[in-house]
Amino acid sequence: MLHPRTLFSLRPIECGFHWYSTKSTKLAAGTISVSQEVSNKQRLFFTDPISPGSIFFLPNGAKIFNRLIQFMKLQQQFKYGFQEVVTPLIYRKSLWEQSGHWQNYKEDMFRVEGHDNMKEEYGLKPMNCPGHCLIYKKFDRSYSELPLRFADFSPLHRNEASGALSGLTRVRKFHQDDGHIFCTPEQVENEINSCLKLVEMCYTKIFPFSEDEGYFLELSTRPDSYIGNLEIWNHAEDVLTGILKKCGRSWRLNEGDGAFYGPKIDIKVRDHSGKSHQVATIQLDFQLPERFDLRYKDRDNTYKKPIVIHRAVFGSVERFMAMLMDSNRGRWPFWLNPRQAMIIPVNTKTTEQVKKSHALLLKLRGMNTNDDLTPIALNSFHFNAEVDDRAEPVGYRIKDALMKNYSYLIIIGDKEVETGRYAVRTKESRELEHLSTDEIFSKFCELEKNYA
Ligand code: SSA
Ligand code: ZN
Repeated sequence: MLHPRTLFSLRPIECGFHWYSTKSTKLAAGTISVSQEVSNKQRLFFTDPISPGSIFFLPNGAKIFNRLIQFMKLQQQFKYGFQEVVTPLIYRKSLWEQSGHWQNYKEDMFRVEGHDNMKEEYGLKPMNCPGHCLIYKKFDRSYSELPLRFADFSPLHRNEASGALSGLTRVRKFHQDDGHIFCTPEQVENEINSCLKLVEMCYTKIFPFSEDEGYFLELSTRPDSYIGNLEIWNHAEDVLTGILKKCGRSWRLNEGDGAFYGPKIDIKVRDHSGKSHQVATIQLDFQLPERFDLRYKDRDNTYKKPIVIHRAVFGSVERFMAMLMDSNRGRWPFWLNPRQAMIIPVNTKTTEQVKKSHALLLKLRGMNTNDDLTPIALNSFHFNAEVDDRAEPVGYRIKDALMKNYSYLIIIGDKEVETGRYAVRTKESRELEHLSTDEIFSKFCELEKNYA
């Protein structure tokens, strides 16, 4: 059995920045970023010095995290032709030597030690690409299989310097919405354009980054420490420049900031203070195919080398969540909100009102009683609904729910019990709509279907 033990010895003892979702008293004023404030109010996540730079997502934070992944999996799989794979977290040092990470990325990697019979050292993965190259190489590949697109949501670890750790934006354990596309040279432009399309859909349509905070593109070119030869680098940079010139969005040069294996188009957004953060990235790589000796059989029966495109659209779910919170200040759209509906019986002494409230709760949550063997159906709807039947005045409970950012308040009084139509309002408007249980449920389904 393997007992991995990570080695922290390369770095000084941690004194990193940390904070708690329920207590943040030790931090000096002004150092609490927007996402941390949102989390303090909504109990989304925290970190602890016991694992610096690794996030504990609380139930509400995990709901948002999982929703984002669910959204991206659907887009990638059914609109953009990706196939999801599930891959190991630790690999022998020899893999990282082959990929060039051991020589060029060693400082950022956690090493893993096992029993004495694990003769070789292991490394905890900071990237998925070498694992995906192994999957590519496992079978003989033909031109007809290309482009081959693998998606992976594995946790990654990078030994970021303790001073660089920051909230959710720079962490040591994170999850990219990662993908690697193996394709022919002729397919590169199409593939990159389709990555840019997904980026556009995400950053302009689904997620509310305003026009002036909107995303912008940078071409990051060859860094000082790189693998491969100059001619190939220049060619890769030319290819990306050509695509950027045609893409219709403005872009700028970020010289020397490419990955060690290739140049990249980085997609950045600004936070409220104007600081830009790299979220999505699209990277062109001629080096890994060479190092892993990847090939495919072409139409003419000769073997050729594919090209690898690395791409992530959120970048990492952690950093993307930080950017969302910076922009929405915790006012989540319905489909992402861990607090979608609060049901409030007006008079908590009226058992009929309380009973109806709980019946509606079960319906909205899509819950089943757990005293039989019927499973919850696949693809069913489950909303984040709660009941507040505390013995507090109704006005107080409404205010409390509004403050906690519930998208909808559903108020049940005697009249509502009588008619079976409950008073529904949004957090933004006092206007009441009277809807039946089924109508509320359908309304919520529609909202989620439309990413509203
Ligand atoms: N192998 C490629 C993807 O296939 C890769 O890892 N590229 S990358 O290094 O640029 O990382 C991709 C994205 O991950 C970045 O754009 C950024 O959004 C996110 N990311 C990188 N490092 C961190 C970190 N320490 N904390 C949070 N997010 C990170
Ligand atoms: Zn990669």
